Amino acid sequence: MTSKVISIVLGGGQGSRLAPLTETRSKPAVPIAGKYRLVDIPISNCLHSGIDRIYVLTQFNSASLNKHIKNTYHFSTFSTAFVDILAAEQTPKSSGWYQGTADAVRQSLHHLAVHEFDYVLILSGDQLYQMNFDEMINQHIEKNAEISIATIPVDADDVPGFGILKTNSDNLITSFIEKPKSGFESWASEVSDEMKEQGRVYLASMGIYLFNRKLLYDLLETTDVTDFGKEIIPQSLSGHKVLSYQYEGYWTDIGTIPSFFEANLGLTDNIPKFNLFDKNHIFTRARMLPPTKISATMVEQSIIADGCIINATLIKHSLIGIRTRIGVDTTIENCYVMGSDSYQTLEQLADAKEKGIPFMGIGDGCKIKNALIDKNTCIGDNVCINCGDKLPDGDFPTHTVTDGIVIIKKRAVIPAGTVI
Ligand code: ADQ
Ligand code: ADP
Repeated sequence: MTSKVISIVLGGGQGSRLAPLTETRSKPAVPIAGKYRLVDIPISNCLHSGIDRIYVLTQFNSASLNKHIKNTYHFSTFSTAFVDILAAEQTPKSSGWYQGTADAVRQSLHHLAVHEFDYVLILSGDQLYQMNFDEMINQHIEKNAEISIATIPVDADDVPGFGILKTNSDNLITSFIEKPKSGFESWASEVSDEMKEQGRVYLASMGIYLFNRKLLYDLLETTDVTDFGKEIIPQSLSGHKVLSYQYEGYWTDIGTIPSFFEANLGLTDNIPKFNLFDKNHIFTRARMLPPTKISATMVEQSIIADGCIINATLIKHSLIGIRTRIGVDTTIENCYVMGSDSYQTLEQLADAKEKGIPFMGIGDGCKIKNALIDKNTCIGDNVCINCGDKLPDGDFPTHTVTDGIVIIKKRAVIPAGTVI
């Protein structure tokens, strides 16, 4: 059945909640888990489910997002498979930016029209999960649904962040409210005992929608609504068969800095909730990187990606991304270091040393805690980051502090001896 499905990945609006990671790149290009990019997650879930016609919608395009998609997702010339990026574009009918999720899909409908398909699977680009969409699609078809929404039980604290719904015993969604702030106690649903024990009794939309082709075109072409959660979904309940497909596996929103940071560091758990080692692994660009070289470093509960050169004293509860260099006598705790896009040559290193410019990577004698270090940063010797009391939130030229997490901006140069 998946051969009748085309998937649309909502790659991101402005991405302001992930700033400063999205200051110079589009959200789908944000690096995760040391070697992948955000967009690899929904694409991998689709490909493992047999859905191989995928559009990624993004507010803006970037050279390396294009390069990443082009170099990663290769298909046989004889197949109809593709992964294409659609960036917001000016057309005679629209002036530019996508006005919201539904508007983004509306503006891409003319690209879809040339394909044969019966269903459109709409996915968010900022969620960490491994889900086979086969079951959801089968339920949709067997029960003659017009729209299916993947749902997950959440607890009361999480309710204000999601679309919350109620169903009848046939999984038909009878009511839906987008991000209720209060008064939602009567919205509790029947869930499994395991979910009840965790207090997860409210059914939340996962922002994963399966639409019948004709209905999607009708809804988008005959209205000018701009959002799925606020408008399309609640307005479709009367008059259309909208079903819930309940999921109870691991799924988390990684659209904010704290959730993004926590989900990345969660990968270092003994048995992580998101399993990078699963047979349904994440696809990404195959880079021909050398194996990582480590010297005299105590490594505890950490993940170290390919191509690193590490001489640190301690790396604890951290995720170290591709091509990271770390000097001697340095300790790194609770950090996600994204790595670098290239290596400096021996000549460049000698030149930087002579001029007193820090090398790309992390220097000697540094102490770094609770930090997210973006790509291509140059952190000098004896730099201390977040080693004292919890820092107040703020935005500075080289870094931002969000919820006590220090984010060193892409390509920032932090001079030797700096204390943040
Ligand atoms: P949110 O995630 O808050 O809630 P939204 O901000 O609309 O909804 O984003 C949905 C997805 O679309 C995200 O991946 C986002 O990056 C992307 N997106 C947003 N604007 C976009 C645009 N203009 N162009 C392209 N992509 C864009 C939604 C639902 C809730 C549900 C949660 C689950 O509205 O009902 O509970 O998802 O996370
Ligand atoms: P990364 O290298 O982490 O993958 P991107 O692919 O998003 O980052 O960006 C690569 C380069 O393209 C960056 O140097 C950035 O300055 C530039 N860039 C990204 N998005 C835009 C944009 N919307 N407009 C202009 N330049 C951009």
